[in-house]
Amino acid sequence: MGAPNSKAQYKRQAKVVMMGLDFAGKSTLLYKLKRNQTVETFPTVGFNVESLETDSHVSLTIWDVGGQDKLRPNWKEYLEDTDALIFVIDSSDEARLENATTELLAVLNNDFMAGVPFLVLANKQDVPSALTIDELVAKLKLEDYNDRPWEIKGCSASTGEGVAETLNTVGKLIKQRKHL
Ligand code: G3D
Repeated sequence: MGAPNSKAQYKRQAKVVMMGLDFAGKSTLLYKLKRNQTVETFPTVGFNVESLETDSHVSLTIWDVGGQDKLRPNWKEYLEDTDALIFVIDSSDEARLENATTELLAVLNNDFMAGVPFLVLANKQDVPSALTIDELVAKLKLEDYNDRPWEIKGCSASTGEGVAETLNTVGKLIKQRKHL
């Protein structure tokens, strides 16, 4: 009873949505984030809700909504109250990058996503043919998104490189938005 302590007051649950084309590595990332170890993956059906903690007083709930072709018809309703989007890219899949670019634009143009910051996770950077971050910035037309904070980070869900930093980057993006 009594007044909540200040730490508890500041602690709020941020809603983060993780999206990306099939095979981008979302399930692997999610498990890596949660357990810091690689586990066998399985096709995502619908979505999972996972809660993860960051060290910046932001709790992140990750909604792995899988490939959009597999989603329920009303998936857009789940975007309401989103604080940040993590968009996962298979950096080695140049053939589907245009498709990914279109999907990213469609998600960010949703009314619920106005001004919502996003992090592009350029996954599979361990693959020798992976596109570089600079190439991905150009192909995904990220410079066009000047209406919200955004970041792009390379990572490998397989080796774990760059994965641990992900949640803090998202936490920083959410804070940047508040100061706009
Ligand atoms: P999804 O949940 O986005 O559909 P998954 O994607 O997590 O199921 O991953 C799709 C495939 O890519 C899996 O291969 C997975 O092991 C692999 N993968 C995920 N991340 C990386 C990465 O960083 N580097 C490499 N080289 N492969 C990755 P399998 O063969 O297990 O289906």
